[in-house]
Amino acid sequence: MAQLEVFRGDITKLQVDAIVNAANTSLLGGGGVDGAIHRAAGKDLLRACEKLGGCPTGSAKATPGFNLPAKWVFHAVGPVWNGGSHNEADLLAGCYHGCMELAREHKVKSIAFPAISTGVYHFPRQQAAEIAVRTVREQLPSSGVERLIFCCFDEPTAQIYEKILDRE
Ligand code: AR6
Repeated sequence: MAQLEVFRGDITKLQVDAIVNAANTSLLGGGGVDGAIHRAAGKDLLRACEKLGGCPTGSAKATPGFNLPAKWVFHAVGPVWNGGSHNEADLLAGCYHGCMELAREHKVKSIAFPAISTGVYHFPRQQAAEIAVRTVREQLPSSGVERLIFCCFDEPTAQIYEKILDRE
């Protein structure tokens, strides 16, 4: 069975096959984890993203990692939280689902996810973590992934994930 881990820190430093970006529909960069990934990967990442022609909310597209330690970046577009009755949960699950499909396609054995949508997009952290864990667990057996890291930038988010993983 694949290992699910919680790591607290900067996703751009992780030596894994793929890191996931919390992007926007343009895929042309932004703040938060998106800004950090673009800075660390270098200008070639923006050039690669420009060729993708954007990405719909609730799905993900892949580029190389360029100067990152990770070989791949999976750019996932999470929903903006708008009260919860605008399909936010399904769209967020779609991000994790799409990244697990990309993992299978690119034969990724290790992957790290940030807490998609829980920053400037304001998705409630607890609910987002429950969706993340549930969705990746469903996809793990068919994905080929052996090591999956929930990379949390702050301690409260890390504690939420640790509690969920301890519980199950
Ligand atoms: N490593 C890991 N996690 C990080 C890092 C990092 N270096 N930096 C921030 N986080 P956010 P969103 C955490 O706002 O809510 C961008 O402008 C952060 O603490 O980056 O999906 C995009 O271009 C939070 O827990 O993403 C979009 O326009 C989590 O990453 C928009 O923000 C997500 O926060 C996407 O918003």
